[in-house]
Amino acid sequence: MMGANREVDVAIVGAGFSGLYMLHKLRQQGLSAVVFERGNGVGGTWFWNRYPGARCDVESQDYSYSFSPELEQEWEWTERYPAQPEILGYLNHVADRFDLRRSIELDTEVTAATFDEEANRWSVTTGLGETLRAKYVVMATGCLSNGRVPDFDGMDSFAGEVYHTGSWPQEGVDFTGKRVGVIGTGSSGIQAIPEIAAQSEHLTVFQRTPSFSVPARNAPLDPQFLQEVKADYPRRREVARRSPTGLPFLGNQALAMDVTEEERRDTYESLWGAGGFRIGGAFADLIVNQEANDTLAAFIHSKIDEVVEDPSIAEKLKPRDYPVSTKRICVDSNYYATFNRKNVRLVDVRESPIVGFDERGLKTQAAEYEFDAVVFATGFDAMTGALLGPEINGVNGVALRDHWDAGPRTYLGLSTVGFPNLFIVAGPGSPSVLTNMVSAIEQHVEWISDHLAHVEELGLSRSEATLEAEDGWVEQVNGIADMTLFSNANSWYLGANVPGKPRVFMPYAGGFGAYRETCDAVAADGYRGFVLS
Ligand code: NA7
Repeated sequence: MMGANREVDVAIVGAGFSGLYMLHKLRQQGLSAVVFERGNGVGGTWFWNRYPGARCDVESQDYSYSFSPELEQEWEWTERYPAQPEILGYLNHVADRFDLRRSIELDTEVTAATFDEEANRWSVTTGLGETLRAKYVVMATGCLSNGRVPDFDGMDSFAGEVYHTGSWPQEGVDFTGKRVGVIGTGSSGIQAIPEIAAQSEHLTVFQRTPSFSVPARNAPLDPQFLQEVKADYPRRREVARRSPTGLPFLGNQALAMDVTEEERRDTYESLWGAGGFRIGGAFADLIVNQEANDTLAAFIHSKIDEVVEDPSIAEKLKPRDYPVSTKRICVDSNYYATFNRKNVRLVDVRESPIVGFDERGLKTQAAEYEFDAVVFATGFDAMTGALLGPEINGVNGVALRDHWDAGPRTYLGLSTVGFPNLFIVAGPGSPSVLTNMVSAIEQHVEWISDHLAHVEELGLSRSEATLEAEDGWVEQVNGIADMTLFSNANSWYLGANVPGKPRVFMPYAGGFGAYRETCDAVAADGYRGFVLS
C-alpha cells in the first residue's frame, strides 16, 4: 500500500476511541479509510497513560461504546471504575472484533496536511516520509494527547529517572526502595500518588494548586448489577444521549441556595458516600452561583479535615482560590489519607517555588530535595495541542496555527473556516471534556459520518464552514462560558496551564443534550452554516 500515489476517501489521525469508531463507521458506509497512529498500539489516551493508579473517572458500564449491542453484551467490565489496562484491553478487543487493524498504520505520526484547492484533496504527510491523498481528513487526535513538562532550569543535569504520566513506559516502573518526587496534583497525580507512596521508600509531592478530590469508592462490579445494566442498555444509552453530561442521569434540578443547610449537607454526605464526581452536580446552581459553590467547597474542606491528621497539611490540601468543578473534580482512592503516611511529605510550591534541578534532585526557594526518580504529573497542552502539532495548511496556504492564533475557532467544534473537508472529533467548541468522552465521541463520529454521506450522495467534493457560522458559534460558546464560574479558575479548559497559550474557554458548556440538538438541527436544515460545493 505504500507509495506516493496512494489515495483514500478519508485519512483519520489517531486510533483511540474516536479513530477506531470513525474507521468502523466509514467502512460501513463504503468509504475507504486509513488510520495513522503515532503509538505502537491502538488506544490513544489509554495507550499512553499507564501510570500507576491510572483509571477512568467515569463508571465502566457507561465508559463504553453504545453503537454495537453485541459488543455491549459480550464485554465484561470487572470494576466500578475501569483501570487503564482494562480499557486498553477493551479497545484492542474492539479493533479485533471489527477487523479494524488492517486499516491502521501504527508508529506513524502525521506531520503535515495540505489542502489542494484545485483537486479538493488533502495531502497528508507522515513521519515515515509518505504522502497520501485523501478527500477528507478526520482529526481523531484526542483532547489530552500532548503531555507538558515544564521548562525547569537544569533538568538535563538530573541523573535520576524522569517520567511523565502521559507517556509512561510500557514495561512499567518499579519504585521499590526509591526516593521519588511527584510534581503536579491534578487527576493524574492524585491517582498516582497513593500507589507510588505505597511502593517507594519515600515520596515528596510538589503541589502548586490543590484539587478538589472525591473518593471513587471503587470496587469489583457486582455481576448481577452488570446483568441489569446490560438488560437496560437501550434506555440507559438514550438517557445519556440527551443528558447534559453524556451520562445516564439528568442531575438534580434543585438549587443549593433553595434548601436548608441541613438538607444541603445531607445531599453532599450521601453523594460523598456514594463516591465519584456526581457530587459536582448535586445542585443545579453549583457551577453558576459562587455562594452555592462555596457550600460544596466548605463540605469538601471539612472532609479533608476529617481524613488528614496534621491540621497544617490539611490546610495546604484545601483548594481556596477557585470554585469546585471549574477544574475537573478528581476521583481518588485514598489520596488524602496518603498524607498521613510517614514516608510522604507535601511541599507547597506556591509558598516556595521550584527554582530548578541539579544532578541529585531539585531545589525550591526554601530547600533541596534528592531523588532517584521524578514523575511529572503536569498535564497536557489540552484540546488544541494535538491539532496544532502537525503543519496543517488550508485554503490559500493559511496555517491552522495562524487561524487559531488568538485561540481555537470552530463551527460546532467540528469544522473550522478555511479548512474544507477537515473534521475534528471532540474539538474545541464542543462539549467533549465536560462530558462522558465516549458519548461525545460517538455523537461526533456519527454526525461526521452522516455529513460525509450527504456530501457524497449529492456528488459534491467540498464542505466548508462559513465565517458567519464560525463567528456565531465562537460567540455562543463564549457567551455560555460567561454565564458560568468556569473562567474563575486557571484551568487547562482555558489553556491557563500552558505559558503563552491564549486564554479562551475551549469546551462548549451548554450541555451535551442541547449540543446534540443543535448539531441535529444544523443537519436537518441542509447543513446550515456549511457551504457544500
Ligand atoms: P492537570 O489536571 O492539568 O494537572 C497538572 C498538575 O500539574 C496541576 O496540579 C498543575 O498545577 C501542576 N503543574 C503544572 N505545571 C507545573 C509547574 N510548572 N510547577 C508545579 N506544578 C505544575 O493534568 P492531569 O494529567 O492531572 O489531568 C488531566 C485530565 O486527565 C484531568 O482533568 C481528567 O480529565 C483526566 P496548577 O493547577 O497548574 O497550578
